[in-house]
Amino acid sequence: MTLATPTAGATPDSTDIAANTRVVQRICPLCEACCGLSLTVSGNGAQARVIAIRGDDQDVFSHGYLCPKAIALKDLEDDPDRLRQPLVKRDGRFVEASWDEAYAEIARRLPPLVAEHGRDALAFTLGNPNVHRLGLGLYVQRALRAAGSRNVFSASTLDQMPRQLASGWMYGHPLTVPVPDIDRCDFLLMLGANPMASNGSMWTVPDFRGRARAMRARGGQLVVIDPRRTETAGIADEHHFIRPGTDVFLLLGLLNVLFDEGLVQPGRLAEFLASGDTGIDALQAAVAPYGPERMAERCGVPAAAQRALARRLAAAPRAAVYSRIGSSTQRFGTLNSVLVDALNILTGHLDREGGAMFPHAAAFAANTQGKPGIGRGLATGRTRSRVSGAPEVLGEYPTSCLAEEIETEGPGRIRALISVASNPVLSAPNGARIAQALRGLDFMVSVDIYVNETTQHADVILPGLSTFEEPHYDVSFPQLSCRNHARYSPPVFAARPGAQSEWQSLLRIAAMLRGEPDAGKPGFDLAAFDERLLVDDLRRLAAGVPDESQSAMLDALGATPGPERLLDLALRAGPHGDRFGQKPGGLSLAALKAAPHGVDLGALEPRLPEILRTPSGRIELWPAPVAAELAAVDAALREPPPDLVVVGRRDVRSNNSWMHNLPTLAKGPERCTALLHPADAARHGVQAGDRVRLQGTGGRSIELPATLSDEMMPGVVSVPHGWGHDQSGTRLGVAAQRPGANLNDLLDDRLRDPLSGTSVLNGVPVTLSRCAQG
Ligand SMILES: Nc1nc2c(c(=O)[nH]1)N[C@H]1C(S)=C(S)[C@@H](COP(=O)(O)OP(=O)(O)OC[C@H]3O[C@@H](n4cnc5c(=O)[nH]c(N)nc54)[C@H](O)[C@@H]3O)O[C@H]1N2
Ligand SMILES: Nc1nc2c(c(=O)[nH]1)N[C@H]1C(S)=C(S)[C@@H](COP(=O)(O)OP(=O)(O)OC[C@H]3O[C@@H](n4cnc5c(=O)[nH]c(N)nc54)[C@H](O)[C@@H]3O)O[C@H]1N2
Ligand code: SF4
Ligand SMILES: [Mo]
Repeated sequence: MTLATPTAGATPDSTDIAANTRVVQRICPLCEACCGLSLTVSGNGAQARVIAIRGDDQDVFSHGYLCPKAIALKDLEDDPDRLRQPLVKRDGRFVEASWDEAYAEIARRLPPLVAEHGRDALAFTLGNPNVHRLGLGLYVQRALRAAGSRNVFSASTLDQMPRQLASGWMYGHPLTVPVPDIDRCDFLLMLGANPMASNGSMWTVPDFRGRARAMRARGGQLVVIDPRRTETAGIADEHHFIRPGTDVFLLLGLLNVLFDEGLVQPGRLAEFLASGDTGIDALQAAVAPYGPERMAERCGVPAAAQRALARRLAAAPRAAVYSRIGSSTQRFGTLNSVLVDALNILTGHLDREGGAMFPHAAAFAANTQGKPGIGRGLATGRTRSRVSGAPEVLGEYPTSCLAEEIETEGPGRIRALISVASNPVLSAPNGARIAQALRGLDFMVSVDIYVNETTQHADVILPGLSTFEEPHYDVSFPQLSCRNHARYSPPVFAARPGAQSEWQSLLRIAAMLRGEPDAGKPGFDLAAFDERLLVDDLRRLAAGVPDESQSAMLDALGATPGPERLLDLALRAGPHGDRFGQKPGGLSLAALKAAPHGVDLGALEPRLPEILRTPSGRIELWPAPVAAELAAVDAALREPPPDLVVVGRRDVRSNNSWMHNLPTLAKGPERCTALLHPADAARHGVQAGDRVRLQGTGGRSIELPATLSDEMMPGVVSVPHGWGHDQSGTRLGVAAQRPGANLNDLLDDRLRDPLSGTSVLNGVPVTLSRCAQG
């Protein structure tokens, strides 16, 4: 698909434009599909503007695909509410400040707080754009290391932490995540994902629709398991409703059938599997009690359908099971992720062409570093959160613990916060409580581009450059891509004079937290500090390499500070890299700059056992903490299903909480609605368009219009998250016109998957009533 955007008010004369335009390539930073775009830019210097955005037909990976959000990049560039200058709060009001003033304010207030109350008194919240911006993602790590706080919270515990934990336990690294090799697959079973709206997640698959169509044209089949007959179900061969929160029962049922009917055929995988308590026999014993007939009653997928699915999965030459956020943000999220992989393993589809395969990224992938085939594995719970005792997972505590850690007095209480591209007031359960907690902080900094529901509580807001002013390379998504590739985008425009990148702000904060002399003052030598940290990185990466060679490598990386140098290092030292000249023709930043449409690194290839980093050097099919979950599964089986539960929903023209201020996307039908089955509506006396009140078990409620469709499973209401832009104190002019309601005000912050700390965002009981009219 190729969409062109008409020029917004800037087409005085087409010949003028033609004479003065150029086309540049750019990877879209908005979602995990990472589409290659072609931008038409007119004018030069400060007058330069993007006048058209299309898919880049020559992109080696996305081949011209793009979605409507890409067009809104222009709106984002022009959005008058997007911050260009730091804000500092004076007497309760934000005033524009110079960068020097903003840094001075942080230097004045933050280090003394940490000195007095300890490192854990400073917390971080990290949001989704950290994985979409090169400088943010790399340099936030520098700030975190400098801070040394245990109180790190991120969107991961509202999202994919269960998947990462499962991977860490099974394969040894949390980013060793198998993805469907859709281009060669014949049978794809999908749970809790709607890539037609989301464009894919933990699976970088631009043009999912085109690839799914091609699969079906080859005779392949797509089966979707979802409590809503989604857009993805709409293009599938088969869809089954599932009662929200019960994927665990279905997955246990499917595994049970595999053993029961003698369908277990791991093939070559058998030699890589651990034995004993974490092996196949242990799994077989574990799933024996969960026959599909018994599971059907609770999950809603008939036993015959379960048996048929298991048989098709086993019989398909090339097949994959894939699950995403619907199955992740549940009480048994981690267990679900393990069971999904177990299905792929027992049917021999893991690490095999057309199955669930491991990408081989050119840079930053831990599973391409260190000794192949064996490693330290993943430990959790090295520390516990102060109030609830939640275990640390990947160096984080559950985001649903943030408020209590601010509210609860005592040593180690959070008194200061740095929010980096995160909006937990809308993204996390019980957002109102988080907002209240933020008001109680002594000091808060936001590295963010809007004054929104969260950042309005900050004392200082540091905005970054616009996305077009920065280089781009996806650190994470080539590690999750359906085909191997490496693509880099240079800045489209030069940065405005005096503006600071996010990497500069984060590095400045890191310097302050490390007590670097004069780190808060105008003359601070940030470049020298950057260089020192780079040298440390290089020493770690090139341990054992002689000093002269390390110096030569450093010289080769050049003297320009910032993320591009780190990228160059990662590419050159990576598995496809030029090894600083040892592998001529290998990748480097220069090589990527010479390939504006990207470098194709081929179809996914089998990576076992080289990819493993578990202490045993084997796949831990049935990790002990997961096996221990079955007692809780049995208890859940005995509980009666709730009358009505809420699930989430994504729309292709929206993105979490932060793209509602862009006019191109904001127009059209109201998106924040409660989508109900007509029978549920009738039961509650609700008609289409009525305003309804949804109330959570905590007593909090939201009001929003109802839309009715039999695409919903009866007993389930679907509400998108990220809305509720009616709070005073924000600067989101467009979003405020149609604010919607905050689903997360309803949800219960005490509900989570105890293994990963991930919030339960789906299948939460609610009551429905019709609001009084008028
Ligand atoms: N009920 C429910 N809740 C959910 C979900 C759900 O499905 N249901 N989904 C969850 C998921 S998957 C996620 S990932 C989280 C997301 O949670 P968050 O990451 O907290 O939410 P976002 O809306 O992505 O907010 C991004 C923030 O980054 C800022 N921002 C945008 N671009 C930039 C930039 O270039 N630089 C900087 N510095 N800041 C920028 C925005 O202004 C905003 O403050 O929400 C979760 N919450
Ligand atoms: N347009 C758009 N794209 C996005 C985003 C966005 O907000 N808008 N957000 C981005 C982010 S941060 C992420 S993490 C990804 C998420 O990408 P996806 O995981 O594809 O997310 P959703 O589109 O929310 O699809 C989740 C599906 O799970 C279903 N579901 C709910 N509960 C259950 C359940 O208990 N069991 C099962 N089997 N299904 C259930 C829901 O009905 C929904 O259809 O999308 C990314 N892309
Ligand atoms: S699918 Fe995602 S990456 Fe592709 S154009 Fe749309 S928002 Fe950008
Ligand atoms: Mo997410």
